[in-house]
Amino acid sequence: MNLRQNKVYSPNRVARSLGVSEATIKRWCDKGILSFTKTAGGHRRIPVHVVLDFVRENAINLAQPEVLGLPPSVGTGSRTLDQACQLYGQALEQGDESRCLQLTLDLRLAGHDMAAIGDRIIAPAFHNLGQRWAHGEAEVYHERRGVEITRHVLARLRETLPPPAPTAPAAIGATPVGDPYSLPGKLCELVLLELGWQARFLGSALPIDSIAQAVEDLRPRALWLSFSSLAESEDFLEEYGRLYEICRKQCAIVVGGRALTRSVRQRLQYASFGDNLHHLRGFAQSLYKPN
Ligand code: B12
Repeated sequence: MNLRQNKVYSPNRVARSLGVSEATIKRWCDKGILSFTKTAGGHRRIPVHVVLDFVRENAINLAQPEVLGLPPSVGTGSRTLDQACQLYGQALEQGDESRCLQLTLDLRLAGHDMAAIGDRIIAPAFHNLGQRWAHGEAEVYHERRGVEITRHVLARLRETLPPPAPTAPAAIGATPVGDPYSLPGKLCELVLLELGWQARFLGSALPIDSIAQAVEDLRPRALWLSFSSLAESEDFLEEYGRLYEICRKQCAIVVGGRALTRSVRQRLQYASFGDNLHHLRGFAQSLYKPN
């Protein structure tokens, strides 16, 4: 599965973003301090994740983040999870996508992993939004817009992760028919990509038979299923049973999500269950550790 291309920048752009000279960047490239690729014409190109890792490891600030297409204030904001959670919720309700991106990038630069961003920022911000909607304090459009904004933010965060090695194991994920929720599944994808997996969220509301077909076609080592909304019918349990039989021979099923109550879980078979993304992270690390 060739999943994505990481954004790459010329030494000149990286130099401007860091506030140093182009010659310095070229020297850091040649000394192996910054890894890079070369164009067909022999020019150095530096992936954005390499620049961000450099900033994080050296605890420096980006002089001009906008040169790398990042919000101008990246690196100047809150780097603690609790503060950022509140601020993310506010930005979400104000429809301020750039601020949402800045807050999550700041946390990445402070060394927080994707699971922490999902569990401690995005999930609580949406729980709060859901509560406010239920009490008539937020409009439906706030919620819809919040999902759109967060989808964009997650897509941008994805660009900051190094591409998986071609030999890395594949993982696929989905939500079953009747479950239109997309953020939990996308977050699982990012958690696994960050751990070096070739992870791909197939999408929401997929028929179980089609998920089974994807397992046969794509031969993943792991399948994650996110359940936010579930009608616990005999048909579903039967189809799931068939999926489990296919997976049992070749890949581990990991399940989670707000709809996966104890009573549903007792009737499903799986390799692992997680309440949150940290649990997924732990399970994935037990299956595969990149060198
Ligand atoms: C956005 C949203 C929607 C959107 C989703 C759009 C989209 N493309 O995703 C849409 C518009 C579809 C929607 C529809 C509805 N919604 Co809604 N929705 C929400 C909202 C605000 C956010 C959901 C979300 O994405 N959260 C962010 C994720 C990241 O958090 P999370 O789900 O908790 O996931 C965490 C864990 O569960 C776990 N996890 C999740 N998946 C997995 C997988 C694995 C493998 C592992 C290990 C862990 C794991 O890790 C995550 C991070 O910590 C919630 C409020 C809330 N409390 O979350 C209401 C909420 C879930 N919805 C609610 C309702 C009532 C509805 C509707 C019935 C509204 C209506 N009248 O039409 C419909 C039902 C649709 C359906 N078929 O089920 C209620 C449910 C109440 C209940 N008792 O069940 C809530 C709680 C709002 C509320 N406070 O009342 N909704």
